[in-house]
Amino acid sequence: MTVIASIPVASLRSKLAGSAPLAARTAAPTNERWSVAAVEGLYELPFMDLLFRAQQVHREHFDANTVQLSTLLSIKTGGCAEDCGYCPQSAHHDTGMPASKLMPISEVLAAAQAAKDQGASRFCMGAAWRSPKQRDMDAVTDMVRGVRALGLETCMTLGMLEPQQATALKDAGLDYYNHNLDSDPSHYGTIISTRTYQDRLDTLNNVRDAGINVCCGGIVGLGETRAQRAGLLAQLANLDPYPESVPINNLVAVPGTPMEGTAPIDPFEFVRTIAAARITMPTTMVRLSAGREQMDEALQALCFAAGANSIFYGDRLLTTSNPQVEKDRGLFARLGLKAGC
Ligand code: SAM
Ligand code: DTB
Ligand code: SF4
Repeated sequence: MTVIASIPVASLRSKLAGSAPLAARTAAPTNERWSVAAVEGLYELPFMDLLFRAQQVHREHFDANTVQLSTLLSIKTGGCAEDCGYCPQSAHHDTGMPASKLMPISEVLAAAQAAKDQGASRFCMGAAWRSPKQRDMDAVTDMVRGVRALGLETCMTLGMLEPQQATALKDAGLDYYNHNLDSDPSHYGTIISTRTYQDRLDTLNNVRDAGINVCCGGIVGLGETRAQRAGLLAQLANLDPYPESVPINNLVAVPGTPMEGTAPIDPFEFVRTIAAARITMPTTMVRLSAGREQMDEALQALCFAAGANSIFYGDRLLTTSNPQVEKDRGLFARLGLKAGC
């Protein structure tokens, strides 16, 4: 009980009184400052109490039976100059992944149309770049325009962005930019050495200043402690405003990366992370992201019960596999979930 009392969340009653209607939930979320200790306090709650609280917050802002579907496409694969320890696309690791050139726009639009036909509402294009080169900007902005013209929301993740690159993407109509903090600042340096935490925060500021919705989350299972998981969530929740979309990735330990053989985290700890993300960022879309292929359906259902309301949908993530579309359809039917925004 003392743990619950220490959590700096306004009472649910007062939150309900001031909560925005569902239709207004894309407005920039307002912030409540979260200490790492307070987020750790959430993790330490009895599992059922934590899930109950997460569900209350979730239902206050969303239809708890609706899950948003985003489909990923790797538009430029492999050969990346960065050394992110988890990533199969880094040129620093020997994963046997060949580097490819930027995909032609015709192939991107065909994949986007297929994603739409399967029921996705957002199409996310990822490139294995440290940052886009100026010469690539025309091609990627054309992709944004083309995908939008198909009636899909657009998201890109291209690495670090300068202010003028963010503005060019905004002018092309980009809805979301994904750029993750990945881990707690104290753990980050053990995973990535080629760009700093501050570099990531600078890109997030540039995206925010350009008026693009921010998609920013991280990975669990990188050998971090619970306090560091709480630290990552506190970093995200204290962004002002916090991201509109928060992907929570469970490490896919790819052979050939330094993370190969890393023991998976306790599945309930993963669910706790989803619940703590939901409570600390009530109006964000919490995306159950990488690692779903390695989870059974009961665990995924627990993640939805803990407040996850978005998934990557389609047989592939960027380079690794994701549950088959038919399998996800079956899961949604069994759980009475519907696809929506
Ligand atoms: N190159 C861009 C960048 O890093 O900003 C965009 C693509 S990168 C693959 C996007 C995110 O995918 C990473 O920040 C990381 O959170 C996640 N990711 C990459 N490899 C992963 C893995 N093996 N397991 C889980 N998440 C992973
Ligand atoms: C995010 O946070 N997860 C997605 C998306 N943003 C770009 C990527 C997951 C990649 C998993 C490893 C792979 O498939 O290469
Ligand atoms: Fe490159 Fe992104 Fe992979 Fe890091 S996560 S190695 S920046 S593709």
